[in-house]
Amino acid sequence: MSGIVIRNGQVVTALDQYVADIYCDGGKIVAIGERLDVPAGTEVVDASGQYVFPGGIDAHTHMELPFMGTVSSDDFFTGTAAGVAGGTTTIIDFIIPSRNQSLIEARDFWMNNAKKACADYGFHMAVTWYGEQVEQEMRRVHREDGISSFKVFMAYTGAIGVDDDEMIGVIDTAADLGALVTAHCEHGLAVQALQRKLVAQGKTAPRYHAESRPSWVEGEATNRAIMLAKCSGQPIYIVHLTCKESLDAVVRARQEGQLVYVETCPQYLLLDDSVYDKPDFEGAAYVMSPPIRPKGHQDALWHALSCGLIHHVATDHCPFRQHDQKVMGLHDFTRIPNGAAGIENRMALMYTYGVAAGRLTLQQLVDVCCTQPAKIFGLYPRKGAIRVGSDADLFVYDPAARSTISASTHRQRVDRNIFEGFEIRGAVTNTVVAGKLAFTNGDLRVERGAGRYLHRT
Ligand code: DUC
Ligand code: ZN
Ligand code: ZN
Ligand code: ZN
Repeated sequence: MSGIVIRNGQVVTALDQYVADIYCDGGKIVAIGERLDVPAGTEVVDASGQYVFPGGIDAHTHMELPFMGTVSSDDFFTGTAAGVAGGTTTIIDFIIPSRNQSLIEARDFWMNNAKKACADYGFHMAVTWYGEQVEQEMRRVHREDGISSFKVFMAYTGAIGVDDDEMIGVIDTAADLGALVTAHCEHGLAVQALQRKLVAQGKTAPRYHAESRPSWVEGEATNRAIMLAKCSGQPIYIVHLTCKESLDAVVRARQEGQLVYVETCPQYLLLDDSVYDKPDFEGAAYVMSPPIRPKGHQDALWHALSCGLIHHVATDHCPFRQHDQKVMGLHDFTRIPNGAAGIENRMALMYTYGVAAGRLTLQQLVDVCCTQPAKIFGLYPRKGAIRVGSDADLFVYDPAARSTISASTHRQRVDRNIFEGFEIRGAVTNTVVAGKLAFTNGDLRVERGAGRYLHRT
C-alpha cells in the first residue's frame, strides 16, 4: 500500500491547533511535521487554508435496523458511505435482540450485516430482557467480541424496553465486567398511557407523537437511570438527551460527584417542535424518540455543550423513507417508524452552528465529535486523535465553502432530510479512511466491506 500525505493544513485536535503535514502509511499516521519528506509515489492532498480534523466518530447509529415493522433504510454500506462523505470515519451501532432472543444469535445477525461497511465499526449490545442466560451472554460478548458497552431502553415497554429490576441486573453485570451502561431514558408506561389517551381522542397526526412523549417523561427516566447507577456505584451514559429536565438531573448528580456521561444530537440542538406542524404528513419525517422539543430546550443544550456537561454529539442515524415507511402511521402516529437520518451532516452542522456561530471552539468541536466518544467507548488513542501510531482516519474541511443541505443532493438513502434548507459554512473536501482517500472533492471512492470490526476495551 502506498502512502498519502496531507500537506499544510491547520491540524486541529481536542487540545491544540498548528500547521503541519501528516504522512500516513499502512493505515496509520506515521509522521506529523513541517515539510515532511515522503517517498516518491505518495498521494498528496493540499490542505492549505483548510482544517484537518481527526475522523468523526458517531457512537449512535442504527444501520439496517429491524424496527416497528420495517427496516431502517441505510444499510451498513450506504450509511457508512454517507458518513465518510460527511467526515465520519467510525460508527458504533447497536445490536438489539428481540425480547427473549439470545444475545449471541442477535450478535451473529448484526455482525453479518455489518460486513459490508466501508468504515470501521463497533457495537454496543442492547440488553432487552434479563436473566441467568442474558448475564452469561453479556459476559461472553464482552470477552469474545470486545463489546464494552451495553444499552437499555427505558421506553418501548413490552417490546425492547426493560423494567427497573432488569435494568438493575444489567447495571450490576456490567459493573462486574468494568463495562459501561448506556440508557435511552423515557418512562415507557407513561408514554403508552399518553398514546392511548391521544389516539382515543382521535389525535393521530405526527404532532401527537411529541405530545405523547413530553420532556418530563424523559426527565423522570434520566433521573431514575442516574439513581439506579448510583445504587451500584457506577457511571452511566445517557444517550440522546434532549431537554432541560434531563439536564437538571445530570447537573444534580455531577454536583454530588457521580460520573454521568451525556450525548445529544444535532436535531435536538437545531430544531424545535414546530416541525410537527408541517402540512401533508411532512411532520412524520421528524418522528423520532425522544421527539424534537419546544423552543427553549435548544439553548439549554448549547449551553451544556459549551460548558462541558455534554460529552458527545452523535446522530441516532435511523432513516425511514417517507413514501413507503413513515406512511405506515398515516392514520396513527404510534405506527410511524421512529427515526431520521443525520450521519452525513453532523460535522458540517456542528461546524456551522457551533464553531462559526461562536458557540463552540474548534477544539470543542473535535472533542465532542471525535475524541470524547473514542475515550468513553474504549477506542482512544487508536481513534479520535491525530498522533503518530493512530489510525489514519482524518478529514479536511474547507471553511470558505458554502452549501445548503437537501435530500436531493445528500447520499443518505432516504427521501427526506430533517435539515432541508439549512445553510452550511464550509465543506468536507477530503476524507481519509484507514490511510486511503475515500472521499475527495465530491468523489466518493469507498470500498464495500473495507470497514473493520472494532474490539473495544
Ligand atoms: N429512537 C428512534 O427514534 N429511533 C430508533 C430507536 C430510538 O430509540
Ligand atoms: Zn434511543
Ligand atoms: Zn454552564
Ligand atoms: Zn438510537
